[in-house]
Amino acid sequence: MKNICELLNIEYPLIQGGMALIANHLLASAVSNAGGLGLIATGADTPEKIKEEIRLCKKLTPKPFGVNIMLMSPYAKEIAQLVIDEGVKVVTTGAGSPGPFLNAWKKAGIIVIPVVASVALAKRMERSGADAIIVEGTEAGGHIGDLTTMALVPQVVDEVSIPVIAAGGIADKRQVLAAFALGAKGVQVGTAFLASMEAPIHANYKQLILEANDTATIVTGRQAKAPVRVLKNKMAREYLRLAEQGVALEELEKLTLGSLRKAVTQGDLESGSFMAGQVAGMIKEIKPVREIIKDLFDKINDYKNKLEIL
Ligand code: TUI
Repeated sequence: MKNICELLNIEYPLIQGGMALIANHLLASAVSNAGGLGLIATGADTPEKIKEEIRLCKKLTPKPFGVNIMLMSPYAKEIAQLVIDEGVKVVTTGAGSPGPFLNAWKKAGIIVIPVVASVALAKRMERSGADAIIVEGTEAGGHIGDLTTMALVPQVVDEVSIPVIAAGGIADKRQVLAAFALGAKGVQVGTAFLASMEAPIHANYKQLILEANDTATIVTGRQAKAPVRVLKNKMAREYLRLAEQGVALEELEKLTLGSLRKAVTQGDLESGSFMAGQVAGMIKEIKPVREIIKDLFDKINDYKNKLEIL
């Protein structure tokens, strides 16, 4: 089996999370220039905007980068074609099954790495020709499945022969080691990059990550069948209170509509959706992307023999 670095032509087996409205050309190029795989996230952005992001990213890095296509986007189909036309090397997908697009991407020579939250979808993606699979646990920020990284990663590893990349709950070296112990061949990191100098988000968002503790996140959106992990704030508490009372979905959606943008661009502490993973509680300083990646992998091979178990 090809390792992830060879497959993607990168130096560290690390993919940056495809964070909607956050992972733009600035963050993606910083991660790629530092030796990981940077991603531009489509979120629900228009194809025109994504085309511009891809072109800007090409100007900022000679290294490979990818595009994360959020499949609930109304533009998913158009963007699926755009990545082919723009010669994007790697595509990851989230929040759905990329089934209908996989053949066209493979024909265009694109490396396809779907994000899954279950064994069933992982197996289906392998059968459809995926090159690798990102297995995301419920510790992750944003839209999530039910299973933890600890429980899900080894179950997928046992059922597929393509490389597995672990996501959700990975922000330091111990968690990288744990992911590899579970059989993963790479990691995807999102939340840790929110606290990077290069992350193009409002200073309030970064500050909330630094202030977060272990119990700082909760899950909204369960009633709408789109669970989303966010930092607790007025909006999130209000959402859960109304959901508990059985308020109609349309009312609940009024709270979440546009709330990620409010968090990212305005730093709106009351009404914003500050998506973040459970590892937010571990992140204590803003660092350059290059340093975050170095800290995750520096001397990691030395640790392999330091686990005194018996
Ligand atoms: O996609 C993500 N994380 C995201 S997407 C996003 S934008 C958004 N905002 C509000 C509501 C919904 C989306 C914010 N964060 N992570 C990858 C991921 N994919 N996690 C879980 C899944 C997933 C879940 C169910 C993938 C496939 C799936 O089932 C599809 C099927 O057809 O079986």
